[in-house]
Amino acid sequence: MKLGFGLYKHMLNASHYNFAKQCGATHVVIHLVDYFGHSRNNVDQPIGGTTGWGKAGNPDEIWSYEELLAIKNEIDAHGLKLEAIENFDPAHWYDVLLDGPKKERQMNKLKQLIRNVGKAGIPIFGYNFSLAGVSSRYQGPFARGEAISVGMNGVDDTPIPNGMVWNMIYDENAVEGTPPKIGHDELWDRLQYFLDGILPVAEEAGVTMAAHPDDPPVPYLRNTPRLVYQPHMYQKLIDMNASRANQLEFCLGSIAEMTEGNVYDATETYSKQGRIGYIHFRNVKGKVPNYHEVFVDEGDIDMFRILKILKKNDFDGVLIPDHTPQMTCDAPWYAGMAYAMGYMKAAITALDRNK
Ligand SMILES: [Mn+2]
Repeated sequence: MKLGFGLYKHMLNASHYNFAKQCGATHVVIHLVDYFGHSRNNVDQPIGGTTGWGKAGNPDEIWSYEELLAIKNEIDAHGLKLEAIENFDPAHWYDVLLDGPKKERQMNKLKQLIRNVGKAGIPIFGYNFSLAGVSSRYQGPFARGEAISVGMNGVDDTPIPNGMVWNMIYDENAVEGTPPKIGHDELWDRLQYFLDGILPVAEEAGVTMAAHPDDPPVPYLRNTPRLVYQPHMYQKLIDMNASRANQLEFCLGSIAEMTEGNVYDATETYSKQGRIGYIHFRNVKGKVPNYHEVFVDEGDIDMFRILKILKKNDFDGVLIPDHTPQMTCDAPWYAGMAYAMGYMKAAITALDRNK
């Protein structure tokens, strides 16, 4: 197992690569979507209120081979490996998510993007097939020592407005109103179209597509159906397309928040099938619709038990902290991350020595 670190777009620079390395990371997972355009001072994870995070990117410009290679080379130069890119820009696939008129054109661009990712030598692309994205979450002193973290307290039913998907505005001039309410079968049909289009291309390009579950995992939210909100729904996603490129961005926190099954069985089931692309290694207390994100060592999940299952099933991929509570100091996000990284590094080392 390898220790990785997640970096947001505004952190793709030398000092953050050094920080990741100082935390013991050998690999990084990067975000290329700027979720923080209107709140740059807050470097915590994007929360997901009703107003969204700002404007999506340029629909006509996908990330080019040249820019992806330049980022990869810079990360290489710092002695780290670029394991994955996390998330599409909503501007690049809003009509794939919404089954809109530009769906086919956007699908072709996504295919080109995945070819670029493969050509640049980046092994994994993480995505979250979701209309509302993260939502219904709020911040408070929920973790040990009143550390600020994220929680959920009930479901937000405010419909997403036209022109917004996945918390970002793709069309500022959209007519007022909301997209029509659809059922779960319709959402799965849209996923089938996406998987059947992207997976053959990904396979040929040497890229693994890794699906994040719903955060938070509830059946409906903001008038939109959710896709993977119980552990067994991951199996449905895998069974939709047998390609080996069809894998999971396995988020322990989101899975533990689900009301059915349990996170240990899910880890066993999907690591045994060799379907885990990489792991979001974080802890929570509670389940939807009432839970809190907490420090890695204080939540409901026995993280050592998870690591033992992963090791037994020969999982050899990357783990990143995903989110952590912020610690009370001059650098709350960084301290929280460094704490999680130290814990993870020690846990993996202890497991490897205990053969
Ligand atoms: Mn996650």
